[in-house]
Amino acid sequence: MKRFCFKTIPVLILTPLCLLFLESCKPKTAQSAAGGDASKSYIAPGKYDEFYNVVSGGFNGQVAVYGIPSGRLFRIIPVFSQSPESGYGFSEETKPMLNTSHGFVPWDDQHHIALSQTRGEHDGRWVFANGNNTPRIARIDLHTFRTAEILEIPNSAGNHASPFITENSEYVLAATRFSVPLDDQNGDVPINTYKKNFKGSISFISIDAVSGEMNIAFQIRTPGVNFDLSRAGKGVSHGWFFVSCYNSEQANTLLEVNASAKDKDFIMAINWKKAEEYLKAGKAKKQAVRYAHNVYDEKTHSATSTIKTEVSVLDPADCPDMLYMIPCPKSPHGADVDPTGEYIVASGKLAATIPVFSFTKIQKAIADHAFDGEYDGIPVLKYEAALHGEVVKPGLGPLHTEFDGKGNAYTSMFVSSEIVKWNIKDLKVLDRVPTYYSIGHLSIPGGPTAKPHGKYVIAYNKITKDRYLPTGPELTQSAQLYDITGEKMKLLLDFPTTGEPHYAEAIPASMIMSKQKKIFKIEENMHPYAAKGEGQVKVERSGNQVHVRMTAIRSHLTPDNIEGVRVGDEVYFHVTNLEQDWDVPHGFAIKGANNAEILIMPGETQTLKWKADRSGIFPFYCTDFCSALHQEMQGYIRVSPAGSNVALLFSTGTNKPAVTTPDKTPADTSNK
Ligand code: RUQ
Ligand code: CUA
Repeated sequence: MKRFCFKTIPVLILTPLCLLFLESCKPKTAQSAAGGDASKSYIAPGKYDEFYNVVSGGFNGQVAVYGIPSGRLFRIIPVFSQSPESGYGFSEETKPMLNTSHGFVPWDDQHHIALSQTRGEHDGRWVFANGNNTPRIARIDLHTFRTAEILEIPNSAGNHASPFITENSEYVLAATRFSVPLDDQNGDVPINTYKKNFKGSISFISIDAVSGEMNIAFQIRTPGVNFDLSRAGKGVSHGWFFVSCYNSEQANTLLEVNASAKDKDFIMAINWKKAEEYLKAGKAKKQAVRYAHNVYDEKTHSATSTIKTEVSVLDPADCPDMLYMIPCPKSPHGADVDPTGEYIVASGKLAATIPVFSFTKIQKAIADHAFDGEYDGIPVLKYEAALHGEVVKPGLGPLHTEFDGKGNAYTSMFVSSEIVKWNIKDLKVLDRVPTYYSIGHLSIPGGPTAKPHGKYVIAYNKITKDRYLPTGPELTQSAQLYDITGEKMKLLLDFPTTGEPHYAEAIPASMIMSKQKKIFKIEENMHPYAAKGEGQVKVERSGNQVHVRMTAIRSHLTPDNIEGVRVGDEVYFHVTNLEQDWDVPHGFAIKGANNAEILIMPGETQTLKWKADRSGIFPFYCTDFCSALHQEMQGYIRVSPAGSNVALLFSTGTNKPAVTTPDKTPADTSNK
């Protein structure tokens, strides 16, 4: 059940329904989609793509970057998962990135990403990404395409409704999927006391406008429900968030049936400007929690992990006019806000229509007290009072909606496997195209911003049967690119993806291409074990730890002969890449290493820890084909038995053996 998102359950529930309304859930045949217009997605050799496409990796815990329209894969950015390719999460410097209050957690389930915005438009600075399983939010720096920060979210379980960003990147919102007893309560309660003991939590993570650093500004305690997805208001609705919730039934078992009992669940509307006022007025209570905050420093080339112990919590009971519930048909999934900020599109996974709410009407309903009672103390707006209208018979299993900035909305239909284009104002369906098959998310470049770049819509599909050469029981995941410049959508390209993509966002290449970090300046390297030149190379012993400060430059490692290491020693290879040229990484690997290699960028220092587990000679070498004499870029380490007194010696280019000093404890020696 690794692809738990929507692959199976709704299919089981909806298949009979689906047969009722449509001839078939599956678009006719694969052949009917074979006519992609290759010229429109073709990027000639040596030419650049128009967009960077930042795509979530789902269960691989990573984020991938593709070019659009070509679909070419450029980079996999390790975020919540260790990467044997770069050594992320294996090197001593990056291990703290994966620290949590549960200890070292080198995996997560990465669903949604959010690109930073200024005035509602992409600004090309950061990507935020969620870890669902052990609740975390990461920040990726688009200068380096590397994970710069990871913040754990306390009081949360299943960080699905995140990350969603406000129009000036003031906050990233993270809402819990599972309600649970709060972290400072005794959670050892019977599961069937859900209604009494389980609570939801929504975190507002502030983003430092200059450094991008994240902090939990405050949390809002909510009734126990499941939160699913969200979007920030923008333009007219700036200052608000809209979060979809299901399981308003508060069921604790067999949710498949029990969380679909009611006709309507809710979209929760949060007035976060109001929440800020309450926070200022001292309405928040401090709660004792534990969560990790991990930051990577580009000067020391190292991450630090700090455990934080407090969070400020607002209780809606003390904060009137902060939360409202908008009834929404049947287990809503996406809650998407159009470019003007006026319309909020809610996609009920089991609903036969798509309700579109109007921000102006929501405000009027609040002012007029057009309420339909309360849900756990939170006013419920009258459905009709908040509603702009419904898209009638759009298709089956609506999940997510994106916008082209020309007044049209595009909704993904999981069950009927299609993208449906409709007009936001008059709610008329304008076009539909099949997807192959069972589309989850979809994305239009700039689709969630105030100024979509338009041009394409990309479908992220859950099932790819018969689209690609099969590869055993597991088939590749797949995205599909459609042209949306005309009235009718046109399929251009299928391209395979890594992991299982959920949300993705594409940004014009021109916004980030020229900002790329090419090297790290060697003179700015503050790593405590950096060797900024071959003259600073050193091997030192302290107890059973041996620290090797090594340098790498085409085409040798310094030192390349090390003797005097003993069985049981922990050897730390701190390798500094002395190159100051773009695209000249060096790698480092040693026989028997039970972690990975490390890949060191120009000017950077990274550390591989290696345990000497037997005596003998162990070769090490550069793993990145860096030069004509890359294969010559190698060395040896001699390991002697525990208790041996072979002196510690290291060299490059000097051919001398370490001496055995029978009467003395081995002293550090060097050929320098
Ligand atoms: S959710 S489709 Cu995280 Cu829609 Cu996957
Ligand atoms: Cu350095 Cu290969």
